[in-house]
Amino acid sequence: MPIKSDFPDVELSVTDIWSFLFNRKDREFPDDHVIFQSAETLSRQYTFAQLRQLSVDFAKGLKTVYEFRKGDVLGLFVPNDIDVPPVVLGTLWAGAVVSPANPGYTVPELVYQLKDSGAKALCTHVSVLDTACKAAREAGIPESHIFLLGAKQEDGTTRIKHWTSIRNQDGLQRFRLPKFHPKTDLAFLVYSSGTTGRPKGVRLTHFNMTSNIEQIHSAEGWLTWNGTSTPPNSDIPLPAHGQGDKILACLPFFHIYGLNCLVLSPIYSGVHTMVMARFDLERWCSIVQDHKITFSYIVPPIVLLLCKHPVVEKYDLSSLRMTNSGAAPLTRELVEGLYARKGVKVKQGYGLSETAPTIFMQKWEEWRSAIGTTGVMVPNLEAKFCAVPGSGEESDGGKELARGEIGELYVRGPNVFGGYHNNPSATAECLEDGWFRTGDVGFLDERGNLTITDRVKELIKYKGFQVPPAELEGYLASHPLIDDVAVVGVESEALGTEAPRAYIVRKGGLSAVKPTDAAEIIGWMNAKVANHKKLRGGVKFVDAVPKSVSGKILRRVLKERAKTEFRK
Ligand code: 4UU
Repeated sequence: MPIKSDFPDVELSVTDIWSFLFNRKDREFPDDHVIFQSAETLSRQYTFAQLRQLSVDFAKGLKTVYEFRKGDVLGLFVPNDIDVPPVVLGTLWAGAVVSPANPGYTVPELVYQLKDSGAKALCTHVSVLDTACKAAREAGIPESHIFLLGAKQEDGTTRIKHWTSIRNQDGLQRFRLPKFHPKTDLAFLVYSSGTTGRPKGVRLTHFNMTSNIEQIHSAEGWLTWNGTSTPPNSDIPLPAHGQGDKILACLPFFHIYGLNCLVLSPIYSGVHTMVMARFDLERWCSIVQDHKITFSYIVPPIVLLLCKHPVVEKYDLSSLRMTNSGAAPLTRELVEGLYARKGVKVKQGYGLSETAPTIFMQKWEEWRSAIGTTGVMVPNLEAKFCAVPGSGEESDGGKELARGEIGELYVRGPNVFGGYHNNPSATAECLEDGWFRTGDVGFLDERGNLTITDRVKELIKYKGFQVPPAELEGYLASHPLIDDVAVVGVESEALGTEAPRAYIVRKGGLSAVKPTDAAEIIGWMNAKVANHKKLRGGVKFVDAVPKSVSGKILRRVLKERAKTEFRK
């Protein structure tokens, strides 16, 4: 029997994201309330009314200048910036789809996403303009269809347009918000490798995203724009009356965690959000202290730094009411360690790109009593746990288990994506009758809190970023010294994260391995990929890659082997 969330079902809105955020009848905060502020240049900020106006003007520009039609795709290749929300919301107003990419991508990585998503135009930033232009050219996007966001360059060194000039065109009045079918119209194409293979476009509809915002907010109801909400019965105080919460946004907006929690949700809740271009530990601490930040979404390696790094000692972090960690496993030792050192509380959230994203979250008041778990199911969600194929009797694979038993988690609900873009076979592998196979293994305790014990999919997570092994294997297989290769994630305690390691069969066999080979291969590989995909787990030479009779790499065997090897 599928397990239902303990929260009562929420009545979900069926509307497009723009209307959901900007035409809300029950909105409490005023038009002139500041939502986004740059943590670098404090004078750069947007109120709710500015966001609404800028997004509509930009949408009309997209339609006139680039002839954007319903379903067209805009590639977004930028570091975090307060201009991201109006550009994203404007694209949605135009009926178009946003496909955000990691600004650390190399040219081939970006080309792949631009081509696969079918992006018609590319929004980028001066700091990554060179990569953006090269990739756009290869993907067939003309230079006229590249534009910039971010603080304007006064020296005019680039001939590429700024997004604000796109909204200032003539003849922009004749457009209206298109008619949406929220359950089928796409809003985002984010890239995820899913359970196997290379990154794929995750088709997220308007309804997927608005549902997840409502699922989270109805269950959580804790962040407040002005300090007046009623708190649940607990020891976590509200901010002072009249002073709302302040979020420090340090996670990337291109990833589903940031996209939902830091770009869309603040517009929904009205919570003042300070935006960092990228995470930097000391800057993060000083901004928390100086601006009395009350909440931040973080990832386990940040918790590790906050626990261990000497620089943290210098700062007062006591304004933080709570933090939320997700995207990778977090140990209870780190949660206790951070509380003991700085009095900072951490709760967990758990989700996936394919679920828009949050499916489990720890209740604020249970940050300690449910420590080490990822919390309870969000409303309107069903879950089931199934036997992991190969873990017991062969025939047991996929069999539904009793509540409390350890198995692979499947979920069904309004936030579950519609499938991978142009990839029906990958979709069929993980979606059936609305049930989505997460590739994560765990169990529920009596209170409904989920403990994740393992990951059965290929995916490696370096500091919460996805590293698809198949992509690295694809490159490595083309190296002249390599006959066969498998890449798996190995735990690095020092880094507080998994990192990719390659097991390599060298041409000529083990006896042909030269002392310089490993460094040669690592250097060659690392030059081709974004920073988070580098072979930080090192390489090992083997006489054969373990494979099943059907030729599938036995990653389990290599992961077990890695545990006994020297840790890098
Ligand atoms: C153990 O990482 C994400 C989404 C993260 C997120 C974090 C906090 C969402 C809501 C929130 O509140 O998405 P992807 O697609 O990049 O990666 C998904 C995978 C999962 O399948 C799981 O293996 O990332 C891993 N993961 C976690 N693992 C995500 N959150 C957790 C977690 N503990 N808390």
